[in-house]
Amino acid sequence: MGRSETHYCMYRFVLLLLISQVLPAAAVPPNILFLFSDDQRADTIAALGNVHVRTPSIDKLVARGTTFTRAYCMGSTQGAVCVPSRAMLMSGRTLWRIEEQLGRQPTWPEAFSASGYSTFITGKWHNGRESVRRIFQQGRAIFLGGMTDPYSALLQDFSAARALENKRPAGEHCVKLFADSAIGFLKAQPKEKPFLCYVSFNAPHDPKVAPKPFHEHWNAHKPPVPANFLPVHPFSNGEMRVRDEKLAPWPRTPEIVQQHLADYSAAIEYMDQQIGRILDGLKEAGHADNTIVVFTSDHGLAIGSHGLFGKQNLYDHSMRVPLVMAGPGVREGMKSDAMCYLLDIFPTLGEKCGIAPAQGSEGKSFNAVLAGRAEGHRTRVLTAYRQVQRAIRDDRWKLILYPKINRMQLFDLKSDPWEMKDLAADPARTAEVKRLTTLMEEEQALHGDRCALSSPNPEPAEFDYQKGGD
Ligand SMILES: [Ca+2]
Repeated sequence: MGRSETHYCMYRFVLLLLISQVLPAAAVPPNILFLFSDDQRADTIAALGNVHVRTPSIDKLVARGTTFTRAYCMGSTQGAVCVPSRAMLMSGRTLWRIEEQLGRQPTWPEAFSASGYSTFITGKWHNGRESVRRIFQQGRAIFLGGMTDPYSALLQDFSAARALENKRPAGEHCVKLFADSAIGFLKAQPKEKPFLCYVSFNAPHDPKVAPKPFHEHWNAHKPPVPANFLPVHPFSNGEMRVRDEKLAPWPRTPEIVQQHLADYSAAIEYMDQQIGRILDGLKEAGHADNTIVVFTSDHGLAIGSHGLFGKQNLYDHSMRVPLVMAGPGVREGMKSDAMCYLLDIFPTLGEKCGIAPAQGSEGKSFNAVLAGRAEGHRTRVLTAYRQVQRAIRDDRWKLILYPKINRMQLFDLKSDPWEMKDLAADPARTAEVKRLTTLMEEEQALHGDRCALSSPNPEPAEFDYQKGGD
């Protein structure tokens, strides 16, 4: 090697060294760990003030992230509220524009996939047998939904394209299996390629089961009935005999409500423990610093509130959801009362990760709230249940209409968060009713909801629980 060549080599070496020091490797966008529970009320997190549940893992997320206290499911066009709720989450579309089975509808996980993310699902799906394979690259232990035992319904392994052994290890619960699957995925991911890991628990949905010690604890410490407990709903809301309402007899008694709440707390606590395992796994795999963790649920549940048991109503206990986000670019230890929908979550994550939106996605990113650049998000929230209930809320007021029986309820959520004092008949509130009805009509027009808000031939409003029927 001649002298000039040696010089040239040294020059090149020094130059490359300088470049490597000055220009960092292209930053890998953040990973997403999406923890999704099933039928979990927003008021079931210990860190948010519920002393009748223990959620140390979610509490830690609350401490290191931003918690939304006014996040909502938009509602449902059918009794299985899970189905449209999840379709809205996945597609970012509003209730009247989703395809429930997601057969051809573009979704956000596919958008992440197209931007170079590895995508993975474990747990409950509920939006069609075929679509899950299109939407996620990998999956393990997938429960397609319905009320069948997940172990007998379906467990598949995408990569092996075969059904897993249809056998439950003694004493093991699905939530643990889902956590194991998630941990296995997280530990196999390289640092150079971002991932979206979607973990969808089938808890605390009924039958609200957990290992024995959890039930023993809560059976010995039964939660009290909620402040808005009633033995019977005061009128027929159009869906009084749906499956969830049959989980307990009428009139509801404090004893049976307390038993359901004890089982609910046990199921939540066990799921929280599994969430703790997943978060430990994320840390052990070295991904914790570059992962945005989301915890939320598909909708809430009544369990004795207003004399109801299910999610087929528009009270806050049934449509409001817990929502906590933590990780890079998310303010720590913040509680936000910005109003949002579940369908806003993926647009937010998409903005954070630089993902081109799924085609047809209508959700609005609330990234500015997460980053501390804005306080509010939506100014009104429309919720709907089949053609029998419509509700709208703004910062303070909530109006619920029951179009089949021409009945309405008006609540001042500021002074009455439990929705116990109906002000609809108060002449002093006529203007509020009128204003909110107009807001509701505007939102209906915006979202393509053609439900009439009153009926020329109203059905009887009385609910006679002693009378049979479905
Ligand atoms: Ca559900």
